[in-house]
Amino acid sequence: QAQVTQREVGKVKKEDKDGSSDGEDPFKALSQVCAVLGTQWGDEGKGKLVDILAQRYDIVARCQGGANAGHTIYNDEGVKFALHLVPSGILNMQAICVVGNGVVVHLPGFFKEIDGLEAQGVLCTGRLFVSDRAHLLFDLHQTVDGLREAELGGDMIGTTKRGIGPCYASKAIRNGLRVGDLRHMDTFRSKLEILFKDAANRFKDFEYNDSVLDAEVENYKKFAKRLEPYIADTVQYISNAYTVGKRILIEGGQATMLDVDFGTYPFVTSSNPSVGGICTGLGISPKRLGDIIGVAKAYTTRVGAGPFPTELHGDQGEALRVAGHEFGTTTGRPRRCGWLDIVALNYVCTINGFTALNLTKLDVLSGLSEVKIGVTYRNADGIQIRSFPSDLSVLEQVQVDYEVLPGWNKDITNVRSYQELPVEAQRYVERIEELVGLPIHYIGVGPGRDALIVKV
Ligand code: 2SA
Ligand code: GDP
Ligand code: MG
Repeated sequence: QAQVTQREVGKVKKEDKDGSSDGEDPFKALSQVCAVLGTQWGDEGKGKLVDILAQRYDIVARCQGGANAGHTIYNDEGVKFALHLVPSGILNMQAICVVGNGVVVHLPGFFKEIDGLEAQGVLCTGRLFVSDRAHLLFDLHQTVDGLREAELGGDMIGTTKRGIGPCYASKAIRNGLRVGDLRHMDTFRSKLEILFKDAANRFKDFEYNDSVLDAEVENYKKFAKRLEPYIADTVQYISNAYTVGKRILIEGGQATMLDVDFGTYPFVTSSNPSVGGICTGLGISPKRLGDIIGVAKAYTTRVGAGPFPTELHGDQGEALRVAGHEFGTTTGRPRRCGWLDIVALNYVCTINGFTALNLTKLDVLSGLSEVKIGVTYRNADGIQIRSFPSDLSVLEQVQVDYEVLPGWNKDITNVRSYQELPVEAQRYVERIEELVGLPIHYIGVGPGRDALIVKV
């Protein structure tokens, strides 16, 4: 059992990273390539773990999604950082950050984020690279996202309106523009015009004319110059780095329940936040993956529409939202809240093959007289459903059976070792481990870097 002080969890000494000291870094055993993935509907607190682990890794890479992701991180001084496109590893000055080919990149937002980070003293130039194969997300994709949602009316997905779906649609239909196209400004206008025409043909409210198109091309001429030092063949870069022994950390955006293949389709995002997205979104072979850490909130939240079997309506849901500050990092939207859902979690574990879990926000459950865990689903006829249903009409009607465990009253935000946790909290953690058949190696008890219990 590794016992670590606050400082040791938050920071790692150089010699620990090199492996040349007998320090007690509890993360030392993690593999050369390690991934951190969301296990629910996003906002589990992936950014915080990535930020902590980034101090033990040379490269931190994003493989999917775009500026729909939102990670809130507090550094050692308690300064808040909200990241969207830039990997959370950027706060560790020694780490190189990579935005992989599977990410969709909105350049105005990307530069705004870089400017904001640099204004907060976080230098990005020279340590942030974007794949030349990554697709460009234009303002027009955001407009189309809004128009599509408006058209759906009451059936809307509840997207972040960051243009994610329309950009991945351009990619799939094969008329998208990629970062590498910025090196060919002679053909840029004609390619962009096709996207404008597509949007105008599809939506009567989408209007553009030559001067709008020309203005966008001019913007992108400037962006092309500014982006040039950041552009890289990231497949080659990561592969070479791996070969010479560099350590690579992969930061997932969103989560498996929002995966376009495995999530609650169509109430999902348009990428693969599950393990396969690492291989397609970075060009890393599955043979090179080692530790795959699933991040699970001690309860469940979801932003946007779609089924949520363990959702708590009314006062209990509101109490969790307030206690957990459950509002979106990107859009500020209130998050729907409910109990932990083991049926969904087991399904997600099957897909991803996690090696361990990080249970976050356990502190938020303090003060409840009892805590519940959703353990089985029954259909409308009361018959137990063995696997996570793909059919939304079934999912929307499931009855959830709960296990009820005693709560704990003690504030655990200053607890730093597992033994110090109230026995009821330990019982909650251990029951989850039993139900999913995986060890919970890390337990979050507050938003800060230091507020982590390591249980290995
Ligand atoms: P989109 O914009 O096309 O990807 O939306 C499709 C669905 O995916 C959900 N989604 C998210 N859910 C939780 N967190 C996300 N990121 C932000 C954050 C959310 C925010 O980290 O806080 O600030 O609102 C995220 N991104 C996408 C979305 O709600 C739709 O259900
Ligand atoms: P991500 O998208 O998975 O990185 O998660 P977000 O950053 O969108 O949302 C998680 C929120 O919970 C952030 O505001 C974090 O600062 C906060 N957080 C992370 N871990 C913990 C924890 O263990 N306890 C508490 N109270 N807050 C946490
Ligand atoms: Mg988030």
